Amino acid sequence: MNVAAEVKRKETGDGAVRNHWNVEEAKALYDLPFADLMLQAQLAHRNNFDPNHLETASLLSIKTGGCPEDCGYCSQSAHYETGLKATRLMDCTDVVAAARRAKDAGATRFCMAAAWRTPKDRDLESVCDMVNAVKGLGMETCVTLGMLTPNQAVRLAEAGLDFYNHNVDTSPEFYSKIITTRSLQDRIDTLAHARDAGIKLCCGGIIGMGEHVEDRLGMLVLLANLPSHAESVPINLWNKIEGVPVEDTAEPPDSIAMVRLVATARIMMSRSVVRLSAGRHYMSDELQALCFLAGANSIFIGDVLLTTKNPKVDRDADLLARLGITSGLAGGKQCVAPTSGQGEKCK
Ligand code: SAM
Ligand code: DTB
Ligand code: SF4
Repeated sequence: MNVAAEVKRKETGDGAVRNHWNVEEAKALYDLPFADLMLQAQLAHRNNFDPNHLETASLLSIKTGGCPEDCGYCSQSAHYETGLKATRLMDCTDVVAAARRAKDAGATRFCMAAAWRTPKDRDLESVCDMVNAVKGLGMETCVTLGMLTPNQAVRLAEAGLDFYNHNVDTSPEFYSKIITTRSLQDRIDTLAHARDAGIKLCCGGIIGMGEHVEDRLGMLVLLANLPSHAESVPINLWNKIEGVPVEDTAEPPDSIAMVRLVATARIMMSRSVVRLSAGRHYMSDELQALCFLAGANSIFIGDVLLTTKNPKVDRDADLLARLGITSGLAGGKQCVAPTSGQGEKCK
């Protein structure tokens, strides 16, 4: 039996999620004739999710820029001249006001991001207040704060945090070309601390930085071989930033390669929500529609991500309406209730 058929057999057997993939198996899926790959991806999608529904999350940068890490793709690293102004940690009341606007615009999850290597304990307590208050709005909460100690993860869990976002970013082989100030193992340790504290994981990476197809697949293998799959897997297409090292190496995947990667992720992590994350503003409606057909079932909504552009909410609502996809977005078939104004208290 060839590798793709073997993978298919395992995947459609008892439906159990696998976490012992290798790059050869991933490549065999990725290289299938397009129609065969899409069929497998759609079967995996339909077996685990409503294929006509998208999750809608919104992002807020609660502490921007001045980051000591040297991630070569990022506008917020203090190592590069990107023209970004660093800010202090936002006030809880301003964060809650932004979360309320995001909810009213149709987001069901609110992700708060801070440009830290690791949070100071005092700052972590402020973030715990934000998590608690945003949960009071009835939204799912996610934070991304850099590396965590086990105790910090427990504090976030106690505050009611639903998801911790911490990406592996790329393949083990390409990693050192992009980041030198923290190791892949550091990231895997933080993911384990969050998991051990009972927090769900949001973990994915970036493509289009100049990596090879094998690196993109190596990233998927890394993700799919985690002890348990992240519940959310964001696939970010690099959003161009002037002044960072990746500017010199970047090469976006062609559209078909993008769809193939999403489909491969869907098959390998069949029960995870796959987010078509940064970079959607470069994509045509048709490419996004193909990514949704390939199994992507989450997007960020809102005109900005952290420091870069995202498609306008109206454009997203129009696209989802034309595709008959339900979501929290107005114009979709299912709308979230307006916020009640109750429960969301900052200390
Ligand atoms: N500082 C925290 C950390 O890195 O863990 C959290 C924020 S960081 C901006 C979260 C993730 O966003 C990164 O791991 C990376 O995968 C993604 N990201 C950052 N800049 C990006 C860009 N220009 N384009 C696409 N994705 C990006
Ligand atoms: C993730 O994987 N993508 C989001 C979220 N996690 C924090 C961040 C995207 C950032 C895009 C670049 C920017 O706006 O600065
Ligand atoms: Fe800092 Fe996160 Fe940007 Fe890396 S990706 S430079 S850790 S904000």
